[in-house]
Amino acid sequence: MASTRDVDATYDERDVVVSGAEHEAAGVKAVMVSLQRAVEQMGPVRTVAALSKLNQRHGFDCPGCAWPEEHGGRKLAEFCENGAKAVAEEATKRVVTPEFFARHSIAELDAQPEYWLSQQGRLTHPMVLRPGDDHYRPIAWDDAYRLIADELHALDDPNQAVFYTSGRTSNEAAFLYQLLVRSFGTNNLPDCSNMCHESSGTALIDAIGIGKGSVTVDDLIASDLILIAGQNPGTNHPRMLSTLEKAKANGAKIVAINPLPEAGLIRFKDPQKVHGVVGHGVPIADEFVQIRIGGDMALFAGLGKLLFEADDKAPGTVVDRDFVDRHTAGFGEYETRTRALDLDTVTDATGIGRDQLDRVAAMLTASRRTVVCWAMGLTQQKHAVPSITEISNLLLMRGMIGKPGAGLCPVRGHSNVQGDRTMGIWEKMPERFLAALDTRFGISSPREHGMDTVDAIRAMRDGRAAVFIAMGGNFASATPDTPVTEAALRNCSLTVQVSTKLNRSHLVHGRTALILPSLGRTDRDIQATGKQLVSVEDSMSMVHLSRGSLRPPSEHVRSEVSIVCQLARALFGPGHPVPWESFNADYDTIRDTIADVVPGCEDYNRKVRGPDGFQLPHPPRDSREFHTATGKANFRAYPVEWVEIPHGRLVLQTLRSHDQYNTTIYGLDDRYRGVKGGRRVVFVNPADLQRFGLADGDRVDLISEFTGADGQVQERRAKDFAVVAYATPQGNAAAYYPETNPLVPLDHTAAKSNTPVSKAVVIRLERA
Ligand SMILES: Nc1nc2c(c(=O)[nH]1)N[C@H]1C(S)=C(S)[C@@H](COP(=O)(O)OP(=O)(O)OC[C@H]3O[C@@H](n4cnc5c(=O)[nH]c(N)nc54)[C@H](O)[C@@H]3O)O[C@H]1N2
Ligand SMILES: Nc1nc2c(c(=O)[nH]1)N[C@H]1C(S)=C(S)[C@@H](COP(=O)(O)OP(=O)(O)OC[C@H]3O[C@@H](n4cnc5c(=O)[nH]c(N)nc54)[C@H](O)[C@@H]3O)O[C@H]1N2
Ligand SMILES: [Mo]
Repeated sequence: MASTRDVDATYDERDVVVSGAEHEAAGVKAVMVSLQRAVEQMGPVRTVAALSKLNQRHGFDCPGCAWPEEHGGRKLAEFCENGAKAVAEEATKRVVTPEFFARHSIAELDAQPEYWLSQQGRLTHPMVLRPGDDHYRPIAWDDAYRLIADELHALDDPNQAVFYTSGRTSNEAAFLYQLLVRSFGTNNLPDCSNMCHESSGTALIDAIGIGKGSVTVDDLIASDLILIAGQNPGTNHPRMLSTLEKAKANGAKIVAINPLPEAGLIRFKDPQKVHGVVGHGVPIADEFVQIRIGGDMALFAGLGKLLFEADDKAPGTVVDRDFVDRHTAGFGEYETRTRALDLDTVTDATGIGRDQLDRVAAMLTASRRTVVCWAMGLTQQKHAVPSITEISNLLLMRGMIGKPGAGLCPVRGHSNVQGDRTMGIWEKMPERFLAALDTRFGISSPREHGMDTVDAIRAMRDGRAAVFIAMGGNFASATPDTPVTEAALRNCSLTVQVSTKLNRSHLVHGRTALILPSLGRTDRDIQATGKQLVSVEDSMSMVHLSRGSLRPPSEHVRSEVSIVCQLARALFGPGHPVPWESFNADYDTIRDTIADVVPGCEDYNRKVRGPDGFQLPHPPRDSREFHTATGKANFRAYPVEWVEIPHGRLVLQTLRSHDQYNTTIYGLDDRYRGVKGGRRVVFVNPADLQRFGLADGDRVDLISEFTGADGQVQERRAKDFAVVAYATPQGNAAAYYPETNPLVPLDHTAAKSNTPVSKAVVIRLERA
């Protein structure tokens, strides 16, 4: 459906101002900006109450990102601008009440851009939209649960229901949610991870037998070389910068691999000699590898070849033969493929010169303790799984897994996305988890795999699924191919959003729709037995408690745990084998059952109350054990792939600005990239602009081109973007998500992980 949102109602995108990009992240300005936002949203008293509890031992886990705390919690002085903004957005005093919905029709709200929706505040009451209505109206909680139960019971098959999860949900709520869904009879549990680090999990399970990173913060600090590929920590994981600063102080070298000279990683002066600046002015990146979009697999394979050559010159000094012989399988095939690689292919695929390749290879050869970090620049590619496997190959050949100061570091996004998976939010949980769940509760979990995010959209589009329930998130905006997803949601008989704040998914709805307002991480949670705590897992498998302390936006808002338990009661009636009432009353009882079901969580209630919580087991990290099919860590010799740029076209990556949290837009500035007052911008190399006869500031439409399975070229259009001349490689472009999601084809997904290819969309520019 064409949308009026392209033409903006509340601010004029033509006011966008572009100045020079900033080259340093954090600093005094970050503190000023975040305090200003915090006071605007929360007022001074709540600001102090909130920020003094952020990531402290007796406070709440930051809803910003999944980067771990260093032992003992964060010092107050270590300020994270985007963590403070995430808190301000959640703890805002602004509210969206029944009167708000009475004032604004659905059509009126849907004409507003995401930024406006994001800024209206916290939802206060459960609301319903019945067939034919044009306004949401209040509904009693019990009536809402009954309505959902009736719709679910009316389905012919439990697999016609889809249960989405975003990554902020606590371990307790996630565990109960999957228990409800499996008790109901389906594994349809798509989650945001399907669009995020699924490729990392898929690659790592095959390579090392577990889909999680193998390092701790202490390993990073103790490393002597850190490669950071496809990640923008200055904006998305700001607390990682202080870890990097400590590693540097200990003598570590840092290599940034990115098409863009991101602030916080790099100071961009002379492209061959660059230094990032952080906080007090410590240069971060020793080497900035300005790679072409999609070139990482070729880069890591090429570095592998150079390491073999270095080992030939000084046998036994580069390849860790002992580790390879003892702990790995498939080395021979990897060696043969890698040695046969033509380095000219690598330079063509990456855009990186031979001298720089040699320099990075020399750094790898000299390193005794290497860590490789990565995020969305690698995972959201067609060949994401082989690219990440190539990182694992490189570290395995050097014996860099399962020893202090070295290893694999996929940097997660949402603050509890990793915990949600540990708790069973996955459409294909392994048999041993399902069996333990069944034994513990006396239920029969289905064994047939469920739908992931992309499959769920297809099923709703084609009428194979009719009820959509979301535990958080903003499915309509976060998913690819916006018009297709919107039509899919509108095709449902019921859509239910458990949410903290107003978003697009409330306005793109099924025949009947519900908004169920939930508590967030910062809110106090009081149940029948008193104040409750929840727990979360960070990017490095540390599990710890989070205690909300602020007054919730209204007395009608419920915790996610409570919503799941009450829905279960309505759905299953009395006599269900799961003790939903006692779970709702006392979250310790939930943790006691998690201890019985989830591997590594034995004695959960006691361990999680330790000063820094506890660390989940990770066999490769802990004891160089690899629970793969071969019983060893696997080298894989995939054919090397990269992204070709068709003639006259650009390859577009869709990424985050410094002023958003995924689809929640905080503001219209991207300070670090020098953009002010607008988001419909596209960053293009000046030489490409010249080639296309365009100038900085010109307005263009972006048209994506994708060849479908039938061989036909499909076109998708996003209208009216301002062109910004920017230091991206020639042939590459960048623009913000979610404005560009209409350009991402639903069927363009990563091989094996089915993750939408959000970082490599072929586009052409047309004057608007
Ligand atoms: N403030 C804030 N914090 C967040 C979020 C947020 O929106 N706002 N989102 C959270 C979530 S859910 C996630 S997953 C993380 C995301 O964290 P990031 O992965 O850092 O997020 P993106 O903005 O998608 O940035 C991807 C980076 O990859 C680079 N890149 C793109 N293509 C390639 C490529 O082919 N190769 C290489 N080497 N690099 C490439 C881009 O230039 C960019 O620097 O952040 C989390 N934290
Ligand atoms: N083109 C493109 N698309 C992408 C990406 C990209 O880089 N490019 N990135 C992908 C990635 S990495 C991710 S993780 C997904 C994100 O996808 P989602 O997780 O679905 O999206 P968010 O924008 O994080 O969800 C925001 C909404 O969550 C709700 N919320 C916030 N906190 C809570 C809470 O504590 N409880 C509940 N119940 N609700 C809460 C609020 O109502 C808010 O409006 O998007 C993906 N989509
Ligand atoms: Mo993410």
